[in-house]
Amino acid sequence: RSDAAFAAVDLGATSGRVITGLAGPGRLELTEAHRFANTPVRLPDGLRWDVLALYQGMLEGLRTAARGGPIASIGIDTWAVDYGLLDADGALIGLPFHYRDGRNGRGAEQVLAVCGAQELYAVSGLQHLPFNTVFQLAAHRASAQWGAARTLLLIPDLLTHWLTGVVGVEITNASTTGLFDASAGGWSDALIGRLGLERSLFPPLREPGDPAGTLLPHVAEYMGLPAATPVTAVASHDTASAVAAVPATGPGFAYVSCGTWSLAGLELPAPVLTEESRAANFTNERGVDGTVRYLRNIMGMWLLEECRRTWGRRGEDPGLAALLAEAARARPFAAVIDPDDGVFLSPGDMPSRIDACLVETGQVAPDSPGGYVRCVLESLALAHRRTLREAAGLAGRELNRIHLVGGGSRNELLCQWTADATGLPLTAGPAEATALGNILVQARARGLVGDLMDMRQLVARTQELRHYTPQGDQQAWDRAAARLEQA
Ligand code: LFR
Repeated sequence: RSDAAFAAVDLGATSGRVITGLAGPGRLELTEAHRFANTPVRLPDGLRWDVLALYQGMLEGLRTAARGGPIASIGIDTWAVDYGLLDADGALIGLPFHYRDGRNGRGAEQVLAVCGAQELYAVSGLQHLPFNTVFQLAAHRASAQWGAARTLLLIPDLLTHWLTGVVGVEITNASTTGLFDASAGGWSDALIGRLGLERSLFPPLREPGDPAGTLLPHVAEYMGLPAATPVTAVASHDTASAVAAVPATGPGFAYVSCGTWSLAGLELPAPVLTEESRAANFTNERGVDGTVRYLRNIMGMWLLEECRRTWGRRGEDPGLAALLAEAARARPFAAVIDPDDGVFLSPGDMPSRIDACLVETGQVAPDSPGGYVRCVLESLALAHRRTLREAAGLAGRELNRIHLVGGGSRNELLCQWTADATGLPLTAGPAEATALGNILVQARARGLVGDLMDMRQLVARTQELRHYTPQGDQQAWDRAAARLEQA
């Protein structure tokens, strides 16, 4: 037999999962072993990830997965940019900050005073987001803990370290720190030096597919797995794993990896570091096999999730299915917001923030939850259109299809409206692109799957996909797109 079972640990902003994937030539099947909540905790000094609960959830999940049969290897992916600091004994210093914590604005100011935005972009090719690791580190430096820090590990690397004792940083995620040289493909000694950071904080880099050690004895015993079970570095930035599993079978595709965030863009062979690209705030993050994920962050399903959290607290959330049905019936283009507006970034009352934006732009606030959902989904479709068109223009590419992957691909309204707004055919799915990308990189490291193209073909052949053709009134979308620019 040439199939093997792999465990994917996939931690998202709201929940974590352990998924078993059976992979081999012609075969790719996922089973969810365990799902657990990811609940950030607000401490007096800021919003933190409960990384111990995540670790425990991961261990539980792996133990459950192991009961299903032998596991050939384990791979971990999570959201990007956030990190833990280890002291000289290898112990974690404090709990990692959440990227939605408010401390980062200060850090960005400090960094930009030393190193201009142009210089940062010319080296890192990274979009400006207030929470880029480089800005977080600047804010962190003022703390009493900082002096004890010896090693920086991004979240997947920290969890890997707890499983194996090995220290390293995986490269797709390193490319989101702002301290990575997008052209050279390694840590930027120049930026690290300019910003006065210790070079020794930054461990050696690993490529997706590289070994990341084997389970420590106490971990293996807890899970009921052999101590020789390997952990494999996957594309540990969840978005990089998702893009690796985009079921594209030819050139000219754009992708939207849609979950809490919508990451919309193109896969390129080399970074685009022009001034136009910087001004448009496109990022050059690293993908599998040295590819570049040329994309921009769009606020994504967060807008809907936070609306629902607000309604839920008031006992007014009718459930997703009812909300979507109501949205489908609501008046088209009644209200347009700009999802990229920074006011939506932090946790809190989302409907009120939407109201404030609508009032500011002379629009009328929706009068029902369904109206808000329609506003959010149409605005996201418009933001997808804007971002993909700009990306294609800046990279000099023609687009012939959109692949929308991730949890958002289950949202039929969002898929249809993204096709309508862009005028492009859209393939939706797989919803589990991130876990699939995680599993595929592990299977490839074992020689069970071929190159990136093979990986994608396997996804296209084995996973359920839905196809959308653009419909509706193109001019109405053009007019709405003009309103987005004013929003
Ligand atoms: C998506 C994601 C994005 C990153 C954001 C914050 O889950 O990884 O790619 O910009 O989370 O880390």
